[in-house]
Amino acid sequence: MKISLITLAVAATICAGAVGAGQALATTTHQTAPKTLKIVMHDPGCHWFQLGHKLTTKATVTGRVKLVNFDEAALKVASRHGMKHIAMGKSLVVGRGSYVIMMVGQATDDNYLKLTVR
Ligand SMILES: [Cu+2]
Repeated sequence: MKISLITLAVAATICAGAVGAGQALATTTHQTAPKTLKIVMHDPGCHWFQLGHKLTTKATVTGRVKLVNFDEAALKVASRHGMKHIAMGKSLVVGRGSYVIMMVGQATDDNYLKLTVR
């Protein structure tokens, strides 16, 4: 009787450990939803990052960020990995890196938006 109780206790400990490991694994593999950064149409400059009620040409974000295009044309997102496009009304999720965002066919004096994702 004594032996079977110990066996039960050991089995219970192993099970608890396995459940704990499973939970730890779940939290590390779970990706948090990316933050949203709107790019809006506003003159002068044509397009801006909208941070709350503030318009800015530079933004630094920690973690992945979802860029949403509220400009009047497609946007170009340039990084050292190449160029990606965001169509009007569409979005693009970007990870760590430095990006320069401009509009397709924009005037030379329109804004070049600088984004850093840490
Ligand atoms: Cu624009």
